[in-house]
Amino acid sequence: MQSVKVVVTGPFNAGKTTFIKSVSEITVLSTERQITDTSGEGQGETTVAMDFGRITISDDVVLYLFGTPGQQRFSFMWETLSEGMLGFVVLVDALSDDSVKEAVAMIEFFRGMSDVPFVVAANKVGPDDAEALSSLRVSLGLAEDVALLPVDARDRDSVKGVLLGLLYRILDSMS
Ligand SMILES: Nc1nc2c(ncn2[C@@H]2O[C@H](COP(=O)(O)OP(=O)(O)O)[C@@H](O)[C@H]2O)c(=O)[nH]1
Ligand SMILES: [Mg+2]
Repeated sequence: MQSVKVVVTGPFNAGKTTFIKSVSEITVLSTERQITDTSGEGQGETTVAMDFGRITISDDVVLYLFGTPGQQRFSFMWETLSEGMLGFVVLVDALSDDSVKEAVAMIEFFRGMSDVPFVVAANKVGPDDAEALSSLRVSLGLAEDVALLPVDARDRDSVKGVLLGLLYRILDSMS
């Protein structure tokens, strides 16, 4: 049995919790904590959210999904959560310019941390909207060889498709 650690990251509100809940065969362990915010933003308290889920792909492969908090100022947690990951998904809300902008920085951060395969999943975009996808690719500054996959985070099969896309890349990189 091969356990594959996959990190699901992306800006706040991109759909990470929804994504993990849609496919997880265990009750998603969502950790929402009010913590003291020392960044000077907000009211002194902020919510940090992390999610944990699991999906069995076959008799041999189980994916463990680790959702990160979205906010940049929790990047120290991104590092911890990313330890031992074999790949990652960057989820982006394709309808939000802010989400796209933040995703650019997050892709850079995660790529810098680890050289593992990754895919970018465009949430809240029609699966056949090729035009939206190609303009999103430009906005994200993604090279042609980076997978940009449309996803509906609410739909189990759609999410599973993204995870399989990542898994194939992981297996490819190992062979
Ligand atoms: N239209 C649409 N809305 C979505 C989708 N996935 C998530 N949402 C909504 O986007 C919001 C943020 O989702 P959530 O999973 O909490 O995002 P997170 O902050 O990244 O964990 C919620 O209101 C969801 O209902 C999707 O695939 N399509
Ligand atoms: Mg969440």
